[in-house]
Amino acid sequence: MKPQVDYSLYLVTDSTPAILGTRDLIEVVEQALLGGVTIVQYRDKTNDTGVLISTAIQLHKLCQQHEVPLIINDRVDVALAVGCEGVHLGQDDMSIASARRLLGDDKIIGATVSSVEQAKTAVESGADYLGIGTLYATATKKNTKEIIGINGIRKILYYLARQEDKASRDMQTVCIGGVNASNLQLITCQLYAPSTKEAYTKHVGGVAIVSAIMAAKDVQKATKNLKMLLTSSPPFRGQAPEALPWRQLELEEVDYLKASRWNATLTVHNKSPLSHNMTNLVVQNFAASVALAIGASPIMSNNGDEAADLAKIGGGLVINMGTATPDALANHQKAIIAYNAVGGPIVLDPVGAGATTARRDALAFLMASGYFDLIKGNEREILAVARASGFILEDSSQQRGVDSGKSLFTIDEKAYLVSRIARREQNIVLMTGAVDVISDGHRTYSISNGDKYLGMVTGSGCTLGTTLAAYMAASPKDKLDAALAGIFHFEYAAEIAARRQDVKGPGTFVPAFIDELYHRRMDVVEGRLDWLDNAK
Ligand code: 3NM
Ligand code: MG
Repeated sequence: MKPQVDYSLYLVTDSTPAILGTRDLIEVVEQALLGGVTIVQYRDKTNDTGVLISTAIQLHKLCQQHEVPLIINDRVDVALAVGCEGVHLGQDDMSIASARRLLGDDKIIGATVSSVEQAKTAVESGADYLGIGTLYATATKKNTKEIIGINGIRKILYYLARQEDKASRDMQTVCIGGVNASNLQLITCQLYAPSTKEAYTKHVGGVAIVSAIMAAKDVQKATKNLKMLLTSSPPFRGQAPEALPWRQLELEEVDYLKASRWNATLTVHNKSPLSHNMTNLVVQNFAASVALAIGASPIMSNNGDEAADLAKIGGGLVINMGTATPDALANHQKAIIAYNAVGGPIVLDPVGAGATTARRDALAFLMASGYFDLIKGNEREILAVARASGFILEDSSQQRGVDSGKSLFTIDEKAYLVSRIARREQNIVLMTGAVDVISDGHRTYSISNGDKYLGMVTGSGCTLGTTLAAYMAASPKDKLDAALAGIFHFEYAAEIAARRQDVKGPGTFVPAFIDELYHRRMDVVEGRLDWLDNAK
């Protein structure tokens, strides 16, 4: 009988001086076992067969004491000699079929794969698990064939999740390459392949690690820390609904008259959360005024080095990609990491994403840097987000032209796109336009409020981001609900401002809009809610 294997924290050993140093391999592996690794692969590319076998015998004894399987890299002969639980085969090693013939059905055979094709072949050949990589470039293995990143691994998970055969859908997976304590939680959150059939939804099954364990000063402590990170919910996920059942997409038009929505407005007023904006010069003043008008505390700081201190205050962050210079991106990355570490909400405003190669790269860089609670953009920007997310557009919308101004999508297509990205990123995605569509992947809403003047003034989109960050920071329990309330406050104020006698155009609209943001808030604070009944 093949043993039931827990692949979640998969140790791959390394005997080279660069990683093992002068320490004893057996002792290091023992510390890792005490720390909680769930499976061990003995990987040794240099020693002679005799040494391999004697080391493997000792490792096997140790692993057995901890009831953890021992896998041998590449060397089927060594696995046979030792009688351990299995082998791990790279693309250039013995074929899975040959190894199976030699080892029999009870042994575990793992395969390294970097593409859907290789995954398909490995599944068909009867592999028990797939080591998918290389995720990130790593000093541990320089001759890796291909860095496939999060999206490369997602593609393989998607492929497996969508197959009809049980072998593919149930295939065990681990990712490998550059996994460490600082990126582990983001990686496991990102390596998620939702499916329309709930049962087929696939998460990566584990992380395979060399240096973050083997090269650690205190191996047991480092392993325990990795284990803790694996088994605890990352701060940035907050209390987000983890595994709501898949629902057929239902686009719901939301009723902004619901008085309960305005509770969130009161909460912003009472808590006065920080709205930390990393944005460009053009919109800083406007964004700060909007933040003050809704009752938040604005700070316009583009300095990544102070983000850690600001994040601790408990507010929200807006990353505006308006100036996607390398310098700005480095600061953004620091801030993203700081807010993710404490679970403070982050809004990404991918300004102009997709317009240039530099911006496409910037978006990919930011999305790999951390978790965004909400990504907002117009159609084109959200389309770029879809691509950066590795989303494969299966319908004709992909081929549509880019005649500016015209809507690329029907409302149902918008809802589909937004909800699928949100589900994939496990966050909230908002596509703005005459009709806004927002989704957390489970609930999808359309909102038809606002006014055309919003589209005629610089930075109104950015100030919506400012608003959303403050609303989500103030009401973090249900961020989609908080975001909806923020959108209503913002767009309803715009409607009222646009209708005012003294507003003659976009110029006079701006001060009136700031006024009305403030008045709507004070109406709620002072209990003057009768206008709710009179609203259109
Ligand atoms: N295999 P670290 S990457 C052994 O891509 C190995 O197949 C890889 O080391 C692959 O955890 C790798 O130190 C090394 O980054 C991973
Ligand atoms: Mg190999």
